[in-house]
Amino acid sequence: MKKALKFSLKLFFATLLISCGANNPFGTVDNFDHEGQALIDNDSIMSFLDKHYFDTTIDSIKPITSNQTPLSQDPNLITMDVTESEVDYKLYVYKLREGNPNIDKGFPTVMDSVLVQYQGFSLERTDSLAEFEFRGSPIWFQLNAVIRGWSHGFTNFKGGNNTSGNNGPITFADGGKGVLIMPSGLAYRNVGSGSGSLINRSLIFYIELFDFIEGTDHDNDGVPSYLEDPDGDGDPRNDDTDGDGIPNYIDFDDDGDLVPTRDEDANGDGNPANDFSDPNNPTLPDYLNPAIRQ
Ligand SMILES: [Ca+2]
Ligand SMILES: [Ca+2]
Ligand SMILES: [Ca+2]
Ligand SMILES: [Ca+2]
Repeated sequence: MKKALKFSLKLFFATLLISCGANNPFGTVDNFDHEGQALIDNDSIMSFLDKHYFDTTIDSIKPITSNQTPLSQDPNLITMDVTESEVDYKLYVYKLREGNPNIDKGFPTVMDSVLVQYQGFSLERTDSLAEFEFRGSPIWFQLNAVIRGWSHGFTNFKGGNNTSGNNGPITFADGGKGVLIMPSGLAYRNVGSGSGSLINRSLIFYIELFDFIEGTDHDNDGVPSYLEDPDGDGDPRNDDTDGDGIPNYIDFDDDGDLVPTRDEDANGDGNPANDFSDPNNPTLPDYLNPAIRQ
């Protein structure tokens, strides 16, 4: 029974994280005051960072009781500036361990798939958070299709060393480990999770990154998803060169000239991004240029 409950919880939380993928830049506009909420959230997060510290003996955030160093002054805490739907947010990332320094892959991009373990809490209810508490088996997520605090937060960590035996469970050592502290605007916003909870809630996730897929190419056209970002704003979800409603990173024919991107590779090196055949437009790659069909 307990196992069944755990399993359903796991599915529930997985759905939570994925469901927010619908929260994309092409989504409908609402009248909610996102800027105002961002200010409210950042105030409460900063207050939280002043009143809590990271207890390294139990790898957990705890209220300050004596002279511990507050998170706000802890050098392991970094602040990321993240803009989503034209609102500026601050995402706080506590780096307990960056990851295995010998891993060649480096850091995942906001478009990669990651193998993670996590535990989520609501900032306002750190003392009685059982309802959101979950620590399950490592699970794969696509960073482009989860809450944005995850998408950006995981880019600060590296994976671990695969220590799996031949027939044993999949295990990793020394993967990235830390905490993501995010305003509601980078979590479930004013929409909430599937069950309607977590509306306007700032969230804390204890995370561990085991592995990720490097240079994820969702449409398999030879251009990694994170590079399918012609407007250069760091978000490939809002780029649709041919205006057909399908963003480039999942569009087989990005410029809509009926030649698949994969085939617009004049020099045949497998990379359509380095072919520039149009003398009138020498900086625009062929696969984004409907005037060139090759
Ligand atoms: Ca691609
Ligand atoms: Ca973009
Ligand atoms: Ca398109
Ligand atoms: Ca094309």
